[in-house]
Amino acid sequence: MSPHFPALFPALAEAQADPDGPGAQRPALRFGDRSLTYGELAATASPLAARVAEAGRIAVWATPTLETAVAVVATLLAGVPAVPLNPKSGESELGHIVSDSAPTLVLAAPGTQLPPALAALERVDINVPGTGAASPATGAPATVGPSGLTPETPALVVYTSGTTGPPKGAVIPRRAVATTLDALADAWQWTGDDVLVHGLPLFHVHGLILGILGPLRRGGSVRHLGRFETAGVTRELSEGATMLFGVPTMYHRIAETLPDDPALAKALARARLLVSGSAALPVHDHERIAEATGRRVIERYGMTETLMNTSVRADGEPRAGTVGVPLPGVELRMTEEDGTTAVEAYDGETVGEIQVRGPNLFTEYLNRPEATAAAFTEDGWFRTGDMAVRDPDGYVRIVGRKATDLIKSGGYKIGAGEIENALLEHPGVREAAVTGEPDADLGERIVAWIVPADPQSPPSVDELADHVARRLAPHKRPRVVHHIDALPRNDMGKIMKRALTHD
Ligand code: MCA
Ligand code: AMP
Repeated sequence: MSPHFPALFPALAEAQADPDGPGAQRPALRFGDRSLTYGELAATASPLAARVAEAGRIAVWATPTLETAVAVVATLLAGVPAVPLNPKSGESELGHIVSDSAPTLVLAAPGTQLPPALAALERVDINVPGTGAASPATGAPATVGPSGLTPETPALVVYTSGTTGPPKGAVIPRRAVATTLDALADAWQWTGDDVLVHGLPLFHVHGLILGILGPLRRGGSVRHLGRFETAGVTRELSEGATMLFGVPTMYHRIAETLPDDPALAKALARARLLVSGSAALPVHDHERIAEATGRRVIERYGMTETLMNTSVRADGEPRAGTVGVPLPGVELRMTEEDGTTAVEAYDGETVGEIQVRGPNLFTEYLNRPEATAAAFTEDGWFRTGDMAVRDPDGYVRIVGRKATDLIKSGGYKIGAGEIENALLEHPGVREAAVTGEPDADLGERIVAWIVPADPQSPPSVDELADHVARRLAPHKRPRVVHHIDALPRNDMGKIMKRALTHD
């Protein structure tokens, strides 16, 4: 472990050291018509970093805004771990995350009304000056790279769903952030000249670490769309953006729009790199985009706990249906059912579970030593739970998941158990089981199987969707509800989800 761990953001350190230099004038962040250069970002984030430097953990109200990007940069400059919160989280989910991560303060944009679950926390406003001239750092000392930081210092705690129970907080150290971003730079030839466009949420690894911290580590810039829309993609790629990040649902919507939108096709054709991740991009969408634009989307594969593991390389063959090869520094193996016997075959057929090792991995699940221990093999490999085959040249194809109780919808990982628990709290629900079923837009959609308390007046799909959205989050709401007389159970009383089918 190097004691001289380099600053996470060299371009920011340079802008701070030389506020009048050319580096400080370079664009860093743009959200709509608001933007910050590196000099402005350093001047804005440094006083905030100084203000929060003594905090324990810092909750960040992670709206898709400039404020969130500034706040997370400030926490990283201060060396205090940030806990990004989904601003659409419901009371139960938010309550869990706040009590589990125990932040000492919350950072939010001025004027934002925070929910009662955050009322007990000290609130600090994220003050970002209006666009335009750089505002001088007000009396704050330089805080880029404070002493006492090590590569293992936690950078972020990101909550991620498991099969049962509430989400777990993955503790992501600075070492993992730096190494994953540098490995992607190698794979994608990603430089400070790149301009990224995306409309991903900022409370997950994809949108926040790859989509905001990635460009900043390279000294390049990001233009965030606020919310994903194909018109925004067209505009930014036509006006100098070079890369697009998205989840498969976004590329699906692009593929659907392309036949009637020649400007979108032209804009995508100009991009240097179109990257999809968080779930599998169906080959049909790959093909439709390639046909309309002449460009191939490349996929990379990661997890909240591991950050990025594999990618199709910019200088490699973009093969639809694969997630490419292990990134530099990442050890990847596949194992048989027992979880330890290695699958050696590179035949495109033999299925094994992907296990990974390397500096890109998280440290632990916060407050969950048993869950952390269970996630690793005895010899230190992280069990991803993803099932895959390998082509003869090492390209990885993900073919499924070990756990059937994990659903990927719109690129969000959602545990069936947490939705079942929320549904059971509804007075109209006696029993509940949740499954995922294929959905062209979302990849998978959440389906609830309900035994109503009163069969004469079962709760409607809207009512149950609202109930789950209010307690957990809107993206966890069931899209389909089936009312049934009883859940199919085996002799042990266990619900047999495979028997849940409808005509
Ligand atoms: C609808 N809405 C509701 C309700 N119904 N709100 C409250 N109660 C209800 N009952 C609202 C939604 O909040 C949303 O609001 C709007 O209606 C539309 O909702 P919906 O149709 O569900 O979603 P969408 O807007 O069409 O979203 C599709 C999406 C989204 C944009 C693709 O799923 C998305 O952003 N996915 C990204 C997920 C992601 O980043 N995953 C990364 C994690 P409003 O319009 O205001 O929003 S994975 C990861 O990080 C790993 C490391 C990796 O590999 O990347
Ligand atoms: P999350 O826990 O939200 O970080 O999601 C991680 C999971 O997303 C992985 O375990 C995979 O199942 C899935 N995933 C991420 N990227 C891809 C991809 N390119 N193709 C298929 N699945 C993916």
